[in-house]
Amino acid sequence: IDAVIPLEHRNLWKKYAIGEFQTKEEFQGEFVRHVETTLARSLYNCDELAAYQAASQAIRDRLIVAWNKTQQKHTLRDPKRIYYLSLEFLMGRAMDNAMLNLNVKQLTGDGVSGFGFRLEDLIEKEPDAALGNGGLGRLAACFIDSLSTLNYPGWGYGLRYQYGIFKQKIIDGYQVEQPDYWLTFDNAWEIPRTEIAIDVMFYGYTRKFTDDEGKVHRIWEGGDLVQAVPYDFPVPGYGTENVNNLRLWSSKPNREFDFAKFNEGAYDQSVAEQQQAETISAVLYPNDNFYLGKELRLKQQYFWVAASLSDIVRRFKKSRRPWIEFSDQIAIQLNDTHPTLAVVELQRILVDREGLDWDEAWEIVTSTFGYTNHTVLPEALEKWQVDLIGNLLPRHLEIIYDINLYFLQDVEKRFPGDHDLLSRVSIIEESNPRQVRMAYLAIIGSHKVNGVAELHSELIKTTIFKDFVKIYNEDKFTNVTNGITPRRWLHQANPKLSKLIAEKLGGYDFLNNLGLLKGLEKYANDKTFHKEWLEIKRANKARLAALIKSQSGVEVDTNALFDIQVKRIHEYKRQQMNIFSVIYRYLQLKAASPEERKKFQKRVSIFGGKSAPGYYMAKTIIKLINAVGAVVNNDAEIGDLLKVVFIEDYNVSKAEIITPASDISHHISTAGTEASGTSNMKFVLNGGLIIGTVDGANIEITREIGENNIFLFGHLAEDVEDLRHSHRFGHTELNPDLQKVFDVIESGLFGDANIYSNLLNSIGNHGSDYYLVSDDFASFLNAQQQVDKAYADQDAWAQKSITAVANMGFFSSDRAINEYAENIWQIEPVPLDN
Ligand code: GPW
Repeated sequence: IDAVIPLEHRNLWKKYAIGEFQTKEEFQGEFVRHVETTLARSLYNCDELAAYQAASQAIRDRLIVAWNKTQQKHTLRDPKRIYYLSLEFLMGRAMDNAMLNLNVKQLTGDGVSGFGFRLEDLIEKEPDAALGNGGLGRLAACFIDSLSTLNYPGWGYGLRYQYGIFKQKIIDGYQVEQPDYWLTFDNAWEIPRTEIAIDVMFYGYTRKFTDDEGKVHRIWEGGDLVQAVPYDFPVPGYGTENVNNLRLWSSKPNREFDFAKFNEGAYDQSVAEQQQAETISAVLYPNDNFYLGKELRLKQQYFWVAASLSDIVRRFKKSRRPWIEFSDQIAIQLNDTHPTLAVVELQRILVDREGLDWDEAWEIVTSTFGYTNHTVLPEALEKWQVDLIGNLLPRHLEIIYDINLYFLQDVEKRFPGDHDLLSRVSIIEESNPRQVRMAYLAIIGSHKVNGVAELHSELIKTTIFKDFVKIYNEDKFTNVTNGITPRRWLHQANPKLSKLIAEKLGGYDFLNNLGLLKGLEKYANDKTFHKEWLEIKRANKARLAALIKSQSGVEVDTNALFDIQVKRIHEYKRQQMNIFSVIYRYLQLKAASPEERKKFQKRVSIFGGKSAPGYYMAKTIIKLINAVGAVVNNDAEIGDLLKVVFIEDYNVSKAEIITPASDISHHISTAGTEASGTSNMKFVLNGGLIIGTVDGANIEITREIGENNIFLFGHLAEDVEDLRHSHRFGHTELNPDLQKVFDVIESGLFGDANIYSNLLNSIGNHGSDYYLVSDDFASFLNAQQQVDKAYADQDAWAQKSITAVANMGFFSSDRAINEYAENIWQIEPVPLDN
C-alpha cells in the first residue's frame, strides 16, 4: 500500500493527521468547534443537549482515528477474523463507556465544566441504544467489548432498528408500550456507509439450466431487490488502542425501484413499495425467549444474513486466496438460531455463484460456522413454515432440502433401518403445516455447538439435541459459560467500588484481568474494610432511592434490605413466586403485634422488567406487583418495614444504577429453564448476594464463591419432570402458605380478583403449575428467612459479600471470549505494535 502512495502525499498527510486531544484545553477546542460547525450553534444557544452532542462528537473523532488504524492494521496483516452474527445488540449508552475506555473521562469532565456543564447531566442526555430484548442481546454487547479489549479481530453484524425495544410506561398498574424512536437527534456513535450498499433479493423463482460441460445448475432470479446500507459503530477496547466494528444494516429501497410506475404518475404506488422496503429494519420484535412465525421477521433474518455474508465474502475475495482457505480466515458465530439462514446462504454463494462442488462447499460451510444455543424452552425454538420459506426464498428452500437429504443419507448409513431416528432428526418436521427446524439446521451446518452454562450445555445434550450427540461425536457439543464485561458492569456502573478495589489491589489491572479480584480475599475479615465496603453500598442504595423517588414518588429507607428482581417478566423466571412471597410477608407483618413487628427485617422489594406486549400472563404479574405496592406502600401500620416498588422501563442505563444498589437479588427460575442468566453475575460482582435456584450459571457462581455465600433453594432440574408428571396425574394440594396468599388476592385486597384469576388458576385450582411455584414455595420462604437472619449481622454479611466478589473472576466476558477464540474460532489476538 505504501508503494502506490507517493512519499510527498504521505508526508503531507502525516503533517495534518488529526491529533488526539490530550488535555482539557485541547478537548475544549474540539468541543467549541463541534458546537459551532457540526451543530451550527453558538455560545448563546448551546444547551445541555447540544453540549452532550458536541462532547460526543469530540470523543467520536478519537474513536474514528483509532478505528481507522485498527482496520488498516487488520487489512495489512489479514489475520483470521471472527464475525458475531446477532439480531440483538443491547449496547446502552456509548459516551461514558467510550470516555472510560479511552481514559479521558476526567479531562472531559473538567473540559465541559469550564463551560458550566456537569458531565453527569450530559451523559444523561444520551438515549440508550436498546436494540435488544434482554440477556441474549446484552451478552452480544459484552462480547464485542471483550473482543476489542482482548485485541481480537472481530466484528459484530446486526440490524439497525429505527425502533428499539419499546419504552414501558406503567399506567394504573398496567404496562403500556410506547415506541422507542431513538434516532430523533443525530447519533454521533454511528457512521453511515452509504457507499457500500448491498442488494438483497426476496421472492422470485428458481430456474434450472445446463452449462456447456453438461453440468446442471439452479439459479434464483426474478425477485424484488432491497438495499442494505451499513452503519458502523466503533467499539473501543479498554486499555488498548484497538477499536473494532459493529456493523448494523438498514434497509433502503433499491436504486432502480419502479421508475416505470413513477413516470406513469403512479407516485403513490411506487412510494408505497419504497416504504415497504424501509419497513424491514424498522422495528425490533419485542419477544424474549419466544418464537413468533411472522413473515417480516423472516425477512429481517434473511436481509441481515445476506448483507453480512456478502460483505464477508467480498472482504475475503480481496485477499485473492483460494476458497479452500475460507475457514482458515473466517469464523462466523450464530447467536442462537436467528441467523441460521447464513448456513444456507453461504452454501448458495459457493455453489450457485462461485461454481464450487456441493461437497467442497459444504466442507467450507461447516468448518466456518459455530452455533450457540440459549434456551431449551420449546416455545422459543424457531420452526419456520416450509411454505413461508419457499415463497420468500425459493432457492434456499431447495438447498435446505438437499442439506437434509445428504444428512439423512449419512444417518441411514450409520444407523440402518432406524426410521424413527430419521424422522426425529430430519430438518423438516412432517407436521401440518410442515416446518423447518432451525436448531437442527444450525447443528448440521456448524462444527461446534455450545450451550451457555454447564448445566444448560449438559441439558441440551441429554434432551433437545440428544439424537445429534449419538450421530456426531460428543465433542461437537461443548460449553462456554457466559460472562459480563467488568468495564461497564463494575467500573462504569459502580465507580466507587471500582476505586476502592483499585486502592486495595494497587491499580485497575483487575479490569483487564478479573482474576486479580482474588486479592480482596485477605480483607474479608477486616472490620475497617467492612465499613468502607458497606458505606459504598449505602451510597449506591441512596442513588437508587433517588431514582425510585423521582419515578414513583415512593420514599424508601436506605437502611432497609434492598431486595431486587429485574429481568424480562416471564413465568419461568417466576416473578409471580416472588410477589406471592412479598404478600406472605405483608400478611405476617399485619398479623404481628407492634412488639413482634420490630423484630422484622425492613425490606424494599424492587421489581423491574418488560413483558412482551402479547404475553398476557406476564402482564398480569406486572399488574399484581403494582397493586401490591399500592396497598403496602400506603399502609401506615407497616411504614418502612416493607415497601414494594416497580421501576418502570428497565433498561441498560437503569441497570447501571440498580445493580450496584442490591443487597440481595432474585434468580429463581424453575430448575432447568434459565440457560445461564447474566444479571446474577452482575449483582454478585457488585457486592450483592443472591437468592437463587440450582439453575443456569447460579451453579457455577456457587462453586466459585462458596455455598455459604449464596442462598440456594428449590427442587433440582432432575426432579422437574417427575413433579410435572405428578401434577398431571396425582392430586396435589397447594402449599398452605401459598393458599393463604391466594385467599387474600381472591378477597379483592389488590383490586378486582378476576384480574388475577388466570394467573392463580395456572398454579392452584387444578392448574398444571408448570413452573413449580407451589412445589418450591416452602423452600423459597425458608431461604428468605435465612437472608433476613444473615443480614442482621452486618459484619458477617460484608464478609460474605467481599468473599463473593473476590471469587468472581471467572465470570468476565474476557474469559468467555478467550474460550470461544481457542476452542471454537481458532483465532489469535492481533498485537498492537509493529
Ligand atoms: F430464546 N435469552 C434471551 F434462547 O435473553 F433465544 N432471549 C432469547 O430469546 C433467548 C435466550 C433464546 C437468554 C437466556 O434466557 C439467558 O438464560 C441467557 O443468560 C442469555 O440468553 C444469554 O445467553
